[in-house]
Amino acid sequence: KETFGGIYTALVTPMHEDGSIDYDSLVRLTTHQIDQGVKGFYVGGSTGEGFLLTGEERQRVLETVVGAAAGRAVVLAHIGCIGTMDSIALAKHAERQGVDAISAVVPFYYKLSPREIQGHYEAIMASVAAPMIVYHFPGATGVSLSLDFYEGLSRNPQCIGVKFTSLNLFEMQQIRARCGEDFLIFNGHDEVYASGALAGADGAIGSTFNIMPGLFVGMHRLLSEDGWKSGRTVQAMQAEANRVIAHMVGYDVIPYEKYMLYLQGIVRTPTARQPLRRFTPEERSRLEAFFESSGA
Ligand code: HMN
Repeated sequence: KETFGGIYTALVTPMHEDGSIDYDSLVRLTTHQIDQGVKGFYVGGSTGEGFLLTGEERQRVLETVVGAAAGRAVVLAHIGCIGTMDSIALAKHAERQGVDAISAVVPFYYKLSPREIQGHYEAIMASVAAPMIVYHFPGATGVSLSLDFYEGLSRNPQCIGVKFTSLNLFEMQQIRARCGEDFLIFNGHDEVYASGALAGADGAIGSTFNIMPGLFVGMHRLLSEDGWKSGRTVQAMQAEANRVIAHMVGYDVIPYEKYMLYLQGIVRTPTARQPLRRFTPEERSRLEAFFESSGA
């Protein structure tokens, strides 16, 4: 828990105008986040456009982040693919980079039984020594893992936790109750970060930390330093973050965050890879106005 608790930015993958990866901006983003006090990074996940990158690009992105972090941050590598063999290849590469843990989304697309899904995770874990963090995101995958599934998987000591991207905080609390105090839970929906902490999360992995790391690092510090004595302050900080998130959900998450990072001068272009879209000139000026008025 000491090693892993905290705020992890699910890094975006900066791109040039033509959609190729801008590794210099990725280095700049990584070091900027470390300066803001984040505990570490979640690399190659949804926010990182992991499923829109080639396997080779996923590996280079990870190498770049590991290099830029230079031991100053915990690195969690998302290696999940819909196929076990591909996931294993990325897991082995990630382990060679010395990552602190690997993480894999539930295989989606094919309808699989819980036994097949369990087999997928067990095979990945058997192929490396790195700890595994299961990525639960039913809203995107359409696969809802049961509490029994988690309880079963948590018996394997290599499976150290879950990245829980769901607004169902009762379920989160039940994972805590069933899998025990040592099982790590990372809150995945930034808009309920504080509520997730109350439900038992040890930290959070989030996309909006790209654009407002300080607020979340601050909330985590307050909660770990004095328990809930700063509850009111944390509530106000969450409300401040949610003002931005509420604005963001009117657009598309990844292009929005890239646009804000562009306005902050951290990435060179706001480009996301197709089929993700570009904003129209009119949308751009609305985003700029919001940025000017709030420094988002
Ligand atoms: C990742 O895999 O990149 C993420 O950590 C995803 C993360 O859980 C985000 N989920 C989605 O983008 C769907 C959240 O940070 C989310 O963007 C935020 O809570 C706003 O809904």
